[in-house]
Amino acid sequence: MRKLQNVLVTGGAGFIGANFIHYLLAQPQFSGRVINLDALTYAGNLDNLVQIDRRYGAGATPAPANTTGGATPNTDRSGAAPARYVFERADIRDFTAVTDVFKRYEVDTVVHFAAESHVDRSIVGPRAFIETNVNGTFNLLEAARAAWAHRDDVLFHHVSTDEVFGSLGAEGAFSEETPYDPKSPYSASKASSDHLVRAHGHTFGLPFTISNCSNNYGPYQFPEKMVPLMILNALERKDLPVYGDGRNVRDWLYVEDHSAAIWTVLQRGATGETYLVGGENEWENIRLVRAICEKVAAALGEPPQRYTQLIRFVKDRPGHDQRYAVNCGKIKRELGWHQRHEFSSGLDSTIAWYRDNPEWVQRVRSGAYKDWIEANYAGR
Ligand code: NAD
Ligand code: TDX
Repeated sequence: MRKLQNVLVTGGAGFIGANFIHYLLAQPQFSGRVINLDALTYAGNLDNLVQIDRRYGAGATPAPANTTGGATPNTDRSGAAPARYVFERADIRDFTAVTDVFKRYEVDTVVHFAAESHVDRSIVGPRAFIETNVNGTFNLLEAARAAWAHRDDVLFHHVSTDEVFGSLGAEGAFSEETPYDPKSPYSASKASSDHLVRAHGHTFGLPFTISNCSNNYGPYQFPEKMVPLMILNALERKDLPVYGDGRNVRDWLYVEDHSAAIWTVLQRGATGETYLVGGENEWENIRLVRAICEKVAAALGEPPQRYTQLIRFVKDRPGHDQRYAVNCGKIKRELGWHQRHEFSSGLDSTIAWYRDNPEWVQRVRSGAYKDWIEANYAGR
């Protein structure tokens, strides 16, 4: 079992990164510190971490052992607890800034989420994907290599996607042995970053693990992605834009189950190994959108037709991958991870979260996001 002390989480202000920080700091076995490094792009939002900052940040009152699950931070002479959560605004492409963070916090573990993550944006403007996902990851690897020379009690965990394996037909599922075949600028950039991580492991001996996960859903997801977009549009009685014929298939996993998988790999994953993570929960897009309509209707006590009538089939995404499915037998067998959240209740709680957090929605929709969505989705 690895002992993690100073965990650098990149992209911790984004959807999965923020959920992961909530999850990690709630684990009784984790007594270390989280350093959240994020550039705060349109997708990064510190609102996602307000409670974490209050409870574990520099100004936090030390909590009694029983409310932190036994993980009471050491106190200094003044009696103030050192923060177990710190935020550093920095860009992973900035070598000096990243190196400084490694040194100042004596980082021993990296959990690398920071990325441009939306396939549609990678079609409209692919350059940022190469700059952050490829160059940024390379830069972070170089900073880790410099900071960790001669250390083997460290770990670089790279968070990646099942999209690196391309697109499936009606049958089969991706596994750790599936050859890479990325199809979009997003998936090509993530595939490149996976290769760079392995190359640093192979050539320079950098201790690493990689996880490739399928589609996540849950709280704090930016409402450009399908699930929150459909929930919010339904709640606001706006059109529900389904790409193409709606027959594309995705595998869905509740974000907390993804956090648990990463936590499992951090503790017990074999160095140099890759683990595929998924929900074993495939849905055609149109079926999922109908299910969301039914759930929103039930939550509001209205007939489902009031929402299904908002569905519009719109122009397809160029190069739209047909189907993803993941065989996650390896992480189950070797590390004992399994999904805990059932899809129906996970969707219910996600819908409830978006209903309960209108200020969050209003704030993420302002500024850059609003401009982009208006420029690119006009008429949809
Ligand atoms: P997100 O877009 O919600 O968050 C990305 C975060 O990275 C943001 O906080 C953003 O500010 C930050 N960031 C972007 N560029 C940066 C830079 N140059 N320097 C520092 N920070 C930067 O993404 P997400 O959905 O939370 O995905 C997180 C990771 O998980 C990504 O690597 C993604 O490829 C991977 N992943 C996502 C899914 C999914 O369904 N969302 C599934 C599998 C894997
Ligand atoms: O408005 C929409 N209408 C629609 O039909 C949107 C936004 C999407 N779709 C379709 C496209 C996909 O088939 O729904 C499916 C899901 O789309 P996204 O939410 O954009 O996710 P996807 O493209 O599958 O990629 C996601 O999962 C893998 C994440 O964005 C990636 O970061 C992750 O790697």
